[in-house]
Amino acid sequence: MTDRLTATTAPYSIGVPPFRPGEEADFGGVFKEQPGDLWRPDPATCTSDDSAPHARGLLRVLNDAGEAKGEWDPKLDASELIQGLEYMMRLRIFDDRMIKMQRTGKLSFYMRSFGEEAVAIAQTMALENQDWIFPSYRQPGAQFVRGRDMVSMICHCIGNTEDNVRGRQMPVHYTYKEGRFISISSPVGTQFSQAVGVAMASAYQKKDEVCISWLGDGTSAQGDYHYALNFASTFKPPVILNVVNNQWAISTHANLATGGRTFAERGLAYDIPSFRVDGNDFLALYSITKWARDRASAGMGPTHIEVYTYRAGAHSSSDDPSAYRPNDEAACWPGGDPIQRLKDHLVLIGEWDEEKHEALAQKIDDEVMAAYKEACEFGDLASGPYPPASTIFTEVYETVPWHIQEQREELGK
Ligand SMILES: Cc1ncc(C[n+]2csc(CCOP(=O)(O)OP(=O)(O)O)c2C)c(N)n1
Ligand SMILES: [Mg+2]
Repeated sequence: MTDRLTATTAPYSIGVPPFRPGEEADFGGVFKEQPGDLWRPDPATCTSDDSAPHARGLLRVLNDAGEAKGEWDPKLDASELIQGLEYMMRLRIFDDRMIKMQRTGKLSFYMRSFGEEAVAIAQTMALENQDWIFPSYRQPGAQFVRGRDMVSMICHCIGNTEDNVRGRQMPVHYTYKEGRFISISSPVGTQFSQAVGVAMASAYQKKDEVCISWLGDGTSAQGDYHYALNFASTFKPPVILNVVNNQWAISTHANLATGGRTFAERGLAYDIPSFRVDGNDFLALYSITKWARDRASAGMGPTHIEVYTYRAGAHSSSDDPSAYRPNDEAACWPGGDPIQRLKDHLVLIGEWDEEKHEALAQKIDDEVMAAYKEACEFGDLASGPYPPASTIFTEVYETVPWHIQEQREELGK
């Protein structure tokens, strides 16, 4: 147990969690880094060396008082900020409803984005509609930005007759072709190389289509992450590669996935401009993603981003974090809550108030409830109906291979 002593003084130096159940979670108060500490390089000329301070620091726009400060302020108008707030509230309320469904046997499994709502929502809002999204299971919010209907999302989670993947995927492993939202894979990390490959194809075809992908701190310890960065470094395609460091990979702390430096700094070794950004700061996330998109669009290639955040909920409906971390650890996170921070900012600039907030929350709650009821009309987990068994054999191969055909005939489907 001696290594625990080192862990509390040097959170990045050895592979153990800083706090365990029963201990006081103390991250040292608010972040030291302030908006304005890091300059905004020209996206068309920035080198990886220029970004070294950004990879070691923390890019923020919203300060602790809720003000937007510094040259990274994306200067969004109030309607865009309110839209962002609405998407994040919708995701949180949707997640809560789905967890209730799982707890009452209506869904087999679920994963929330609790505490990380800003990540996919702010970043997708900063993109263009022709851009391709290669998510992990923690970025379903991108679908709201791309206009996916909640009924369709719930039908997928149930695996009923209207599930667009016909029950072939686990719940939350969405696919949304119309929104250029690529199917989520259960083996974590495969999306990074795919994003780089599609970005290479876009570059060859001279299309202004940027790819964005996310994977977690734990997943970044896999080879897939490094293969993607190596190809991105070599071919310089228009891709935005995010490592979402939410401190945990199920019960394994992020300290076990790095050798000591920040996750962002790894990109510098691949000569890719790299940034570490406050992942609960909607404006900072929007701004760095817009910057990276401008850079990609200008033919300058990839950007690597560490999104520094905290997984406020359990890993999934199968996990109980009280077994491995203090119960109040999320409340102690210096980055606060992404919804609360954007709300505070909107109130501060006179564009929002408690009454509007409550009315919006109620409206969303009603929409989610109505969507849930509508989705159940197409079948629920307990009693079906489900997609027919014959769909095991369809919609995967353009030309069905002989061995699949043989199995199909054997089953008489
Ligand atoms: C290749 C592979 N290994 C292991 C798993 C099991 N698994 C699913 S999620 C997960 C943790 C991933 O943690 P992280 O990358 O930090 O992402 P987070 O869940 O925190 O968003 C693991 C080990 C898997 N799905 N695929
Ligand atoms: Mg993680």
